[in-house]
Amino acid sequence: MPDEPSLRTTVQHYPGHMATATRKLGERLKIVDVVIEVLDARLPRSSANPALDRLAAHKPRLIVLGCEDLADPHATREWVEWNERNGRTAIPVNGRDQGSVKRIAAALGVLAAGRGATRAMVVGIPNTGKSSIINGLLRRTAAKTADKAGVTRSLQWFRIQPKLEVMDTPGILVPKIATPEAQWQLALTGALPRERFDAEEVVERFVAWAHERHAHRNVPDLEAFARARGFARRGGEVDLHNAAGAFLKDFNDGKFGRITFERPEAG
Ligand SMILES: Nc1nc2c(ncn2[C@@H]2O[C@H](COP(=O)(O)OP(=O)(O)OP(=O)(O)O)[C@@H](O)[C@H]2O)c(=O)[nH]1
Ligand SMILES: [Mg+2]
Repeated sequence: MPDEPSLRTTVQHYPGHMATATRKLGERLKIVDVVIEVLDARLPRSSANPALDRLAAHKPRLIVLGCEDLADPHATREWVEWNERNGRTAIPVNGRDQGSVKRIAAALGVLAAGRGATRAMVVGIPNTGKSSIINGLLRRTAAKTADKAGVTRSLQWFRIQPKLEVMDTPGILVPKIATPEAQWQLALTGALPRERFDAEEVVERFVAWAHERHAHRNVPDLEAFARARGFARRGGEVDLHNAAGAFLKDFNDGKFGRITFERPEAG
């Protein structure tokens, strides 16, 4: 199969402030004991920031597979086992569910054991549920959350337990997204701000992906979705632009099932 082309709309040239943010990450990491990296369980590879491996090489790191409720449970299990084989603890979490978030507190307790006061920093790409997880740990709504990328704008400390403080940080995307697949998948899953991509194009890529796979052939194409959802205009034409927005929302509400785009490599 030929390589998939980049999106026609350029999401890969991400604003310079994201590059600056990655540089600043190194500075911030110096003042914390533990790093909590929140990945998207649907994209555990492309939602990771490779710079962390260099910048936080010597810090204890907890991997959170956020949005696990939207990911394929079988794939999530594979990612947990893969991390384990590579010496890391990965915890699947639904950031909207306090019972689920509690498992992070338990794992943090293990990482922080014997340290006394511990400072942890929550990092990850935009919109993966970092602030939701902090609220879950606090058992109240303290950090602002919303269903769009770029909600948290500044650093903020929260005291979770007498000896545990956690810092919420704005989502950081790598300055250049590695592959065309990762471009549309990060757009679809909500890591990219809506003005950075063409929703119709992203939906088309996803539908083509789904239709190539037996398990996901039930995903409607955009035109069928638009007609079924009443996006027909007078004269029979359909409003694909607004339909694509509704499609993205349905995808992230899990209406097309639990889908994971990436599997760990064997070994
Ligand atoms: N289905 C589902 N939705 C989630 C989960 N975690 C968070 N959300 C929702 O995803 C949206 C983004 O959550 P936030 O907590 O604001 O994400 P964030 O990582 O802090 O985002 P930025 O601050 O923009 O980087 C919100 O609408 C949350 O309710 C999850 O595990 N599953
Ligand atoms: Mg946030």
